Amino acid sequence: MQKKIKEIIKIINENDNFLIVGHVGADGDSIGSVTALTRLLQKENKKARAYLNRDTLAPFSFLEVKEEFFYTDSEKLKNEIKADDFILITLDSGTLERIDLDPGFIESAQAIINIDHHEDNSCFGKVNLVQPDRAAVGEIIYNFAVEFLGDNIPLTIAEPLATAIITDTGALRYENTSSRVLRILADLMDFGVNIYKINKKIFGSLSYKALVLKGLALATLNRSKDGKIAWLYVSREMMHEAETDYTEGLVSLARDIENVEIGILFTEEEKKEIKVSLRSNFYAEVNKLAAEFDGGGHPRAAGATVTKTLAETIDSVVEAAKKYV
Ligand SMILES: [Mn+2]
Repeated sequence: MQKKIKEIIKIINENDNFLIVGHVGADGDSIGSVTALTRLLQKENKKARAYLNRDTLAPFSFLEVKEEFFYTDSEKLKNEIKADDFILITLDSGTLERIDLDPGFIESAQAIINIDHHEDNSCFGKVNLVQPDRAAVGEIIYNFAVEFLGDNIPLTIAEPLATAIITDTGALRYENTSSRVLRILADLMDFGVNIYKINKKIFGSLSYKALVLKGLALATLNRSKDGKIAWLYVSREMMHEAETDYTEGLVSLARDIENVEIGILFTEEEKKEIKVSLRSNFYAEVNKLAAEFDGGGHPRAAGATVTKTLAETIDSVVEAAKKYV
């Protein structure tokens, strides 16, 4: 693995133009690691651009991603990058389809460097640094920051890295919280990161509308006969009523019920396009369950998109989930 890190550092040193992107429906790990790596490459005097989707950026506004080369308009990005040969660095995306750019544009890249921590990553890059034992991609990018900057990591890079790690460890509550993660966070705090502030922003505040939607979703809570699978859903209608589509954290409500092993959230993105979010507690490998529906992820957190109605999707996913508990 060390060899691949060296290979990537060599590519970074020998090239000038980079585009860094995360996955669709970006979370704190995606946004945090994209932000940190882009700023790191710029600090190394590279022309590094990032694409961040406006739709998912709002909760992370404290990272103050307002610099010139952070694009939220993909058309503008395409127009400005067209003439250049650029290397695409994808972060936290298990497959080509998960990358938050359109396929034609992805293909126009000179090469793809794929940095990820999903066990089922399809290794679509020219170089693939896939480390499933890392809690977050932010943890992997931290190593690059140390390689380039030693113990001189500025807060503008340290804070998004901490955001990535805190997001993907559920504020240090998930099974992936290793001693290494705690050491990295301790180092990041020494670089000036305020962990309390990040926790509060990500997990400790909710908009009024999001809380209304949470109430509507909770009213749909259901569970299997043996009590090991619990699920809830959010329909289009509920999103209209609450005036928000913010569903972050809802799936944990199902997973955190006593004796539940698998928690599921069904989100009706379109009439026949249901996003299925899967979480487990101790043993159920929900990435395998997700794979049955052409999805993927981690053993304790995975997802898929099913092109059936909400009711049909609930029936088939819950039925399939029974094999895993
Ligand atoms: Mn991640």
